[in-house]
Amino acid sequence: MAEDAPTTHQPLIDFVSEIAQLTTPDAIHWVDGSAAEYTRLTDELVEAGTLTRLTSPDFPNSFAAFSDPADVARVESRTFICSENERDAGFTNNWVEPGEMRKTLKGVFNGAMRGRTMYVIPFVMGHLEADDPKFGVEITDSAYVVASMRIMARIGTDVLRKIEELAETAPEKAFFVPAVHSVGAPLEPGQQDVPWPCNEDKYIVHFPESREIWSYGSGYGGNALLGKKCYALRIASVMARDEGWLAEHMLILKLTSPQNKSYYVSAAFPSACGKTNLALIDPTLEGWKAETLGDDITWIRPGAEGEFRVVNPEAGYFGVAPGTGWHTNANAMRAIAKGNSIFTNCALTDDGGVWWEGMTEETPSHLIDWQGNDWTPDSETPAAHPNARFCTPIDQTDMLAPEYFEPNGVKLDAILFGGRRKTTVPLVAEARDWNHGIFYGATLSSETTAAAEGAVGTVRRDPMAMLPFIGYDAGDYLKHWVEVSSAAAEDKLPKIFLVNWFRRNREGGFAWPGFAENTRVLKWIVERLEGTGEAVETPIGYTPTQQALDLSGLDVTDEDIEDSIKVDPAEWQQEIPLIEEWLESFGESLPASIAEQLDELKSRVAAT
Ligand code: GTP
Ligand code: SPV
Ligand code: MN
Repeated sequence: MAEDAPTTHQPLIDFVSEIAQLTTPDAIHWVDGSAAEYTRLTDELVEAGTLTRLTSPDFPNSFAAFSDPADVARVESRTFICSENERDAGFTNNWVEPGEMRKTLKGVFNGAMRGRTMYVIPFVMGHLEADDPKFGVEITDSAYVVASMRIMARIGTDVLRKIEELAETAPEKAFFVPAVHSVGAPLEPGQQDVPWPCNEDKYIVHFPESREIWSYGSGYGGNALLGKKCYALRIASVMARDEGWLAEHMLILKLTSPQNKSYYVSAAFPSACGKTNLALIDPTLEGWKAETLGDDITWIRPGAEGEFRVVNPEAGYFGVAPGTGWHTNANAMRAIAKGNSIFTNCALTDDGGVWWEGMTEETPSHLIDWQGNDWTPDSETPAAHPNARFCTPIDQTDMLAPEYFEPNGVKLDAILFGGRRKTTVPLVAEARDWNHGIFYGATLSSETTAAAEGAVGTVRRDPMAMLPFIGYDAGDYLKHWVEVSSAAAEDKLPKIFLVNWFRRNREGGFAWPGFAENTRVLKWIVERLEGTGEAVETPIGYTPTQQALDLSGLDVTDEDIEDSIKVDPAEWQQEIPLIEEWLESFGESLPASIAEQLDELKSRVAAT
């Protein structure tokens, strides 16, 4: 079958033959990435019942998919970093000895694609014309994955040609990450397929040294679209450590002030904590402009002039649907309204569209929920799954910054770390310096969400919002953050801030209005970059006073603002032992500078 390969690149031909021999598919299809191919695949998926074509004119050329109810989010408990030494996976990852894992994978992948077509997707994360393009080839037996990958990454023939060209001119740059995916549901002759094939048994496996990805049993999001979390974060974080850069779970936002000065800001928030919303913000303050470059993943590389440069390696959004609405995120809604989207686990409306909680202010009187049941506003379960997602091309965004297309990115001015905390963490604080900022990131905490399986709402530490995505030892990762700063000139290092949109007031409601009103926090951050914003020094960094925040036209009480911005020493007294316990879990690999930051925090809080 490999004779039909539309390439002469031997490593790729060998990879495809090896996987075909192992998984024994009925056919091999080399994905060219064309529109005609997309149409054919989505037609087939409609035929198979995996996709429902939306007939509402509000969702042109778009489809709904409904997953198996047991396959709705990333499965962190089945995600593995199989480094040669257990120590190199670190305490935040599941580790299995690579030889043993390879044996297991050989077993589960053996014949796994029987009765199905094997698709070969050449892809590049980042720009094809980047100085050092990062290639991958995903082999999958899911046409849904192919269609979604076409939205999320640059795929197909152009990528293949570039790999071949580099193989001739600069062979070290032609490397591609081999990424194998199977839903783990082989079909016997004559066996009827199900709309969403998957397997109870799941493996999301990374071999960091050989830069390989093997994913089995799930068809959902970050488990299956292997360019996203598996490559652009877990494997890329290892590449980044080895090559002197950073692969991060961050959005990229361009902000332009009324004085027409532009700044680029990246923000790391854990899954389902507001990246897509902030990336697509509509400023509420006169004269301020926001444009987006990305909503989930940022690669940060040292530039030629002592600056850090950022790019978004992705080409689409895989955004949380619930809570995305015309009144909270109109920019996302406008991008979605242009069509060409795949919605997973949203509800179907009677006029052939999709709906989810928070999309419109008015709730439709009848829906088909994500599990195929009739639904009315009286129903007890949500119509859309809390981790329902829209998958939409990023170039449909009206407010897309033209710099999104710059192969080597833009200069980074500020980094925000944020989480979902009901107490303790103030609306915004500025770090005293780079290492203090790393301490913010290292101790970042958030209440868990529906983006991963498991309980929702318990506080967990999530370093740099990367807990499920660091492809190596977490202490080494923090050390890399400390060391990478030497690649930048001191005056060009981004300033680092801590934010929390989710703090509660005395009545238990959100103290801060959030969403578009976060503009006011961004304005203060820009003023700090410009050296004009007023701040007070607190034990945890510089914070704005009420007067320093532009609250003009905002309908909030002084009490609520006070509740959101305060640094309460009593709350921090309670927080310190939790931080201490967290940092102890790093053991020997905790960088000394982080331990020093903890001591400083302790003495500053004690002195208040
Ligand atoms: P992933 O795609 O999983 O990485 O998530 P994300 O970080 O992009 O999260 P997203 O922007 O999709 O937001 C997730 C949830 O947070 C949605 O339900 C939003 O309604 C809610 N949210 C976002 N911003 C704010 C805010 O400023 N305040 C409040 N209260 N909620 C917010
Ligand atoms: C996240 O969970 O952070 C996501 C969704 O962005 S997924 O692609 O499933 O990882
Ligand atoms: Mn994410």
